Amino acid sequence: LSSYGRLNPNKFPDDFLFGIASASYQIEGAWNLSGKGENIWDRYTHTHPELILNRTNGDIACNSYHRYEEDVALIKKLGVQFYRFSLSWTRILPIGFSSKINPDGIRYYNNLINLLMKNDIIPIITIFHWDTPQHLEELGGFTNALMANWFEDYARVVFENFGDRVKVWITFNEPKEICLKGYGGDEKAPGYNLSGTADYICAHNLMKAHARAYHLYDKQFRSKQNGQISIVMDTFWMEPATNLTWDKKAAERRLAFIFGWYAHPVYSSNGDYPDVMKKYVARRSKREGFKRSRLPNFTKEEVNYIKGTYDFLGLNHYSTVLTKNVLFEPIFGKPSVEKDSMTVTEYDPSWPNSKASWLKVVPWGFTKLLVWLKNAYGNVPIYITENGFADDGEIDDKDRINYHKLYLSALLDAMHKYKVNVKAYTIWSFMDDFEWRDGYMTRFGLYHVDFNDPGRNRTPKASAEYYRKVIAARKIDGID
Ligand code: GBH
Repeated sequence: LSSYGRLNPNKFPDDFLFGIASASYQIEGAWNLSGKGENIWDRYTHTHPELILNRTNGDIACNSYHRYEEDVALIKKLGVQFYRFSLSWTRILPIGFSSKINPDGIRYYNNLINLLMKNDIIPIITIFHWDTPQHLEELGGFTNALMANWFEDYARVVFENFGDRVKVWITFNEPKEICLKGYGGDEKAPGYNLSGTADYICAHNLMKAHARAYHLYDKQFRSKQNGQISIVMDTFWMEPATNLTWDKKAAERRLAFIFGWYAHPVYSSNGDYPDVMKKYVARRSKREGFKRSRLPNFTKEEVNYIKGTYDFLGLNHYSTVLTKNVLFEPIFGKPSVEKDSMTVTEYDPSWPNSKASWLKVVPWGFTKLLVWLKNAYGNVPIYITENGFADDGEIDDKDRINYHKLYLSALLDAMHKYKVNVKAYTIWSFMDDFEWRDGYMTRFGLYHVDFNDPGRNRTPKASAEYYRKVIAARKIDGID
């Protein structure tokens, strides 16, 4: 704390919303019960257990499918205004297509939504948080342009069934993670591991799918349902590693590659991918002998169709990296987005660590990112849809409290000193959960979950009480 100085003493405005988040595969369990179909995370964890720490999976997870009533009571105790959770596509549509709707899936989410509303907790729904139907993946998943049709059909089922009560929709959680790690790499399902091609193709189709769902809502549901719909993107803040101009440019360029890749087509006034990205991918593709750029082209119609498909900017932010310029690289091995960007990253060894190697505590990076967003995309309302800290799951989680204290202070700085239009803040996560490749070893929850207990007993951590106090006081200064 001392190196950071004083906490921002300001209050969060009266209409500012606080919440918590989760995702279906990470908490629900009941992977093959009540008519749910198989998704790519079921397949990935079952066929490649060696890829997951301790060979665990989400078969049971927190068992929220059976324990949602208790969960809502725990959420209520925090005093949050909203709960952000995701729908399991194959719980609703077992093979992904809207040809067959699973009534138990609809019933489960109806019960959850109704119970939240009864408790004055606003449901914020992520339509897709990484669990693609296995059937659709076998048809190519996000490498198949028809995914836009299938996603639109799924979105229609969801709006028709839940849109009378759900007023905030998120089409996709973190397209970058899906495409870069699931298609470019193999760190996430489906694990194509075709960097520099499949990742760009995935993003291209995914952004079209997002726009289709947005326009569907806009044209056919908005007038009677009166909700909002957008997308959630994640990024580190990219701090130049030195004061040299080329490192400063490299940091900007990396932000264009990692964040602008998705954000520019939606939020910028011209739409389309960032120019610097088009230029760099085309140039390197040519050097590699490709006939055309590995970055696909949007037609003019597509640019206009995707541009402006938002009602807010959903941001997941956890940490910061230092960015360095790469002067020249010979052509070797597989192409990749990182090679295309001609940047590399590193960490400042003085930054405090967490349990996750990628998550360092750098609150000022949060402020800088928010100010950058305001300058890049205007006064768009920003919802912080995730922010959180990883540890071993201790109940007296002082480091988590400290992280949120500092990041909330950095957020207040952005709002009060720099007038960034932030409307909501969300802690990842409601409770400890299945952390993808990290299994159950890395914990983000405000509630501890005992995964050795068949009942998956939940226990509030110190941070749950801290968050409750912050929300009640609507400030962080003087809260301990
Ligand atoms: C969130 O993504 C997810 O939405 C959520 O499901 C997940 O449980 C939560 O994080 C906690 O992990 O520098 O190459 O090591 C966070 C996105 C994940 C983006 C880690 C950066 C680091 C990649 N971040 N990633 S690397």
